[in-house]
Amino acid sequence: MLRALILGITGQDGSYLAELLLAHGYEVHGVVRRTSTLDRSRLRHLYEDSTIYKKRLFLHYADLDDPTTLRRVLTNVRPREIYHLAGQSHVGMSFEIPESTCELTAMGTLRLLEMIRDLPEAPKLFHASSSEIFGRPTQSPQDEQTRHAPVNPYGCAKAFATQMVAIYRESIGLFACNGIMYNHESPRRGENFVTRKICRAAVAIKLGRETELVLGDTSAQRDWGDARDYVMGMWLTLQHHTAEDFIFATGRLHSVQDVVEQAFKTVKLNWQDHVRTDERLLRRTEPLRLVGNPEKARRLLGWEPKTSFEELISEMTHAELSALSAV
Ligand code: G4F
Repeated sequence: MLRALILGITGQDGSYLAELLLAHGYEVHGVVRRTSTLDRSRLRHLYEDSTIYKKRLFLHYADLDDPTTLRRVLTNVRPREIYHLAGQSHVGMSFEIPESTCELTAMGTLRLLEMIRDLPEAPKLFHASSSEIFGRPTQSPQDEQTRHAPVNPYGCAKAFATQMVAIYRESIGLFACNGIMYNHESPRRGENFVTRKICRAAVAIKLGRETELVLGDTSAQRDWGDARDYVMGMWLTLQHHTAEDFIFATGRLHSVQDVVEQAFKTVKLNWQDHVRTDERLLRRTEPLRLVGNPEKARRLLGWEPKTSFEELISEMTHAELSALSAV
């Protein structure tokens, strides 16, 4: 039986990855944090399916900052593959809570590597790294060799974790890989990320529930892809015969303004009537020219981003329309 453990299973990527692994016949184990709000909405359809939950999908309470419990889960589950997607993932927030961001994202990854190293049969590890490790790169597009130059606490923590994964692969011999993920979105994206915030607001304004959308820097550019394509990349990374790092990106830049125009066009509204900017939402430093070259993933894994930017933002907006119209 193929058995995988997902850290961060309740998030956007974790939920899509759980679906993908279940479809490939895996027994899937997920690590969940014990919190006062039990937000597992992205997993509800799996959770409520009695043929899946506690038969092929199992959830365990543990956390990266609770090594004893996590070690116990690893020992009991004995996964063949571990997908490490956990941690505080909001870049803006990392300026407010830099210590806990580094504790979970940087030190948490190192702790996980140490635990894996001690297991009698070390599982394969996929670590979800981020384009934020490149910060303001001099090279565009970036590839797996581009120098790390983070410009925020989140990127710095990810750079540490990424380098540690490479060190444990090269010096200890673990099958440990980084997927350097550029922005990836879907209807399951958290509401505080800009694409979801924009799509949701466009729909709320269309339905007459809100009147305006307030944003930070609308000229900021990102390489935005579809989370479902990126989750496929995670799985393909661990199926490759050698442990390697890969860039997952579309290779195309769009601005926040492009997201605004596409979302408002989808609901047939004039964005100029509703969108304003507020400098309190600007970040202390913005990364620049973060656009990835996915050539290595294309060549070695046969990976392709399948969804266009326009399709993705339209789909997200239509999903909001269905969700908000129902309440
Ligand atoms: O959607 P964002 O918050 O994503 P960001 O900062 O690029 O980070 C995401 O992608 C990274 C790369 O894959 C991940 F590592 C990270 O975990 C996360 O998933 O912001 C995108 C851009 C930024 O330039 C931000 O300044 O949108 C700009 N922006 C403008 N107004 C805004 C807003 N971002 C947010 N969240 N909210 C705004 O009102």
